[in-house]
Amino acid sequence: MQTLFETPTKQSGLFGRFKQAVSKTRVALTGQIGDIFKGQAEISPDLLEDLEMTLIEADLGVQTANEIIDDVRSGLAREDQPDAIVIQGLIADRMLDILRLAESGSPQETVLPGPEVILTVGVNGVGKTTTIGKLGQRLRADGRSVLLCAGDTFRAAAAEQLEIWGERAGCPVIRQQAGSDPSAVLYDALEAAKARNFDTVIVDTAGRLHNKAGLMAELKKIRRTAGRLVPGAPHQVLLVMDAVTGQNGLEQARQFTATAGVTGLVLAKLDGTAKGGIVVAIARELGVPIRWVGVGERIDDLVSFDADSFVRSLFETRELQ
Ligand SMILES: Nc1nc2c(ncn2[C@@H]2O[C@H](COP(=O)(O)OP(=O)(O)O)[C@@H](O)[C@H]2O)c(=O)[nH]1
Ligand SMILES: [Mg+2]
Repeated sequence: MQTLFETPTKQSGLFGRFKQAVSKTRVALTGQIGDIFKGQAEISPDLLEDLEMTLIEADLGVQTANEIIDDVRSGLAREDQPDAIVIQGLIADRMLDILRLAESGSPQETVLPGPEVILTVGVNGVGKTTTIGKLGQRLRADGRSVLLCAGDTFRAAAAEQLEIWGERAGCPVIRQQAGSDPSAVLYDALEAAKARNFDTVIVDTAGRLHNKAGLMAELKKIRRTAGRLVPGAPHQVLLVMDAVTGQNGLEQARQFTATAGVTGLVLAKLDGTAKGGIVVAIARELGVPIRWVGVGERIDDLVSFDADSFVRSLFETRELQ
């Protein structure tokens, strides 16, 4: 088991990326579970309460933690010699059941005619623009041509930031000057994508709070514009969430999924939190598939979500069913 002082080593592969991204959560969670069991001869109700607290502190959410502990309690009744490892196994099994519901399933098919339109939405600073750069590169590596649309016209620097990512990812960017109507930029981008036969257009948008009616109306207009120019667009609406904001972000996300037609989630900055249990709370409470996870600031720091890898990364010694 990894200790607090171990330097994370660079690892390749999906599992390695997850493992590195959740290392803070793993240390916090398995460390505390180990501490709870230190010197305890039997599993007392107090001990289970401490365990529930540990899960809540890892941002799994009160209700989810409660359910998991109920499961652990009945699981323990079947064990002769329960210890920390057995308990971790019971927790892992339950997490996996919840997370499998949120797996993204098979990738989307290209929709004809016209480009696939992917709209990104979310609160300011969560990682939308960074995610677009990563996703652009990822889709290009899969052989798709990708055009980026600078729909965040709110800040002067936003289009420049997207252009930097576009250059890194090898994706052209359509932009206008700051202050212009995002729907007008989208119009330009979709016309360009159709004329030049791009497979995918990824649209950046200004960060917005779910309770700002004007900005949410603007999002509706963006969606309508997309649908008028490309049948069925936007084909995906990705809500980008910041893993570091934990339970607070969850409430925002709930509002967004209710009003913005969100089809999938991107959980950015999973590498930056010791409260990675938020993934489980999201899966349980939002009912929207988690498609991508951001695991760092570099262009290849995006992994597609996979429940098995996530749980195995949290409890690395454990064999899953
Ligand atoms: N550690 C880490 N930082 C990230 C990740 N994604 C984005 N960021 C950082 O979060 C900050 C805000 O990102 P940005 O894409 O500008 O957010 P936006 O306002 O939603 O477009 C930047 O400093 C990014 O480098 C991630 O997966 N991990
Ligand atoms: Mg941005």
